[in-house]
Amino acid sequence: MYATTMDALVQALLDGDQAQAISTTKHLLAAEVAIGQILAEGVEVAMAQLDAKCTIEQFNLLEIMLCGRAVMGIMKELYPPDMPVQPTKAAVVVATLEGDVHDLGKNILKMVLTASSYRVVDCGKDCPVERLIDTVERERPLAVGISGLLTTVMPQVRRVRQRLAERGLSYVKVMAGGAALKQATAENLNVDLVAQSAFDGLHYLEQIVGGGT
Ligand code: B12
Repeated sequence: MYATTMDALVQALLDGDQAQAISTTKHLLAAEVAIGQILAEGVEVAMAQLDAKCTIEQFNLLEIMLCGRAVMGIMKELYPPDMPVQPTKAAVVVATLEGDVHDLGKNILKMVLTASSYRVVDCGKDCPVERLIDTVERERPLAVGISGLLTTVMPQVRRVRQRLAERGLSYVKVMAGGAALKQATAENLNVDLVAQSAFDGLHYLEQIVGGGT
């Protein structure tokens, strides 16, 4: 039953059928399937299958946007906006860098961290490195989380740590994630962590603050 329901969620997301995706998510939650599992086996699997529709040669914008809307719909079920959480832990600044408008992964990361009591400052998508660094200087976070879906943003990611050092912000940890960045190594990107999922990022932060998960 679990596998069939997860398949149904993937299909509803691919169809861009928000109502169906939400009702399937409710079933999974009622069956006590973990949120991390719904993200990894539902959302990420559906998005990976969308790949073929998002290339330079073939690009069905409406279909992809409907799918994105369905994803954000189920995220509201997983993390209700009125959920009573206090930002009692450190700040984390998140961004998608200049030239990259993919923001579903960043938004999911933001929800996962917010639900775990981090204060998340969102620089949005298409964010120049300098604006990110200015925000870090102002907010003094524990870490920066960069989400990158286009390989073309890699050179910008590699500059972040050096720009932080130049402003005396070397203590800030740099995490990277998203389809393009998770194919690289931390060394290659000059970051502290390359995360495979939003929960990877959360576990890394929890280790630093000593909270455990
Ligand atoms: C949806 C989508 C779009 C949507 C984006 C909608 C939106 N608001 O985000 C739209 C239609 C706008 C789009 C546009 C384009 N896209 Co597109 N898109 C995708 C697609 C199908 C899914 C991406 C997605 O949302 N995944 C779901 C999320 C939840 O996954 P995720 O980002 O990996 O995030 C998870 C984890 O990685 C993690 N995470 C993410 N970030 C971070 C950061 C940190 C710090 C941590 C800890 C964790 C973390 O948390 C999430 C949950 O666990 C991918 C295919 C793919 N396999 O990714 C192509 C893809 C990314 N797109 C691609 C391309 C080429 C484009 C376009 C250039 C197409 C065009 N012809 O114009 C444009 C680029 C526009 C631009 N300038 O950015 C390519 C990129 C190729 C490359 N390597 O550079 C891909 C890989 C498709 C492909 N196979 O060619 N796209």
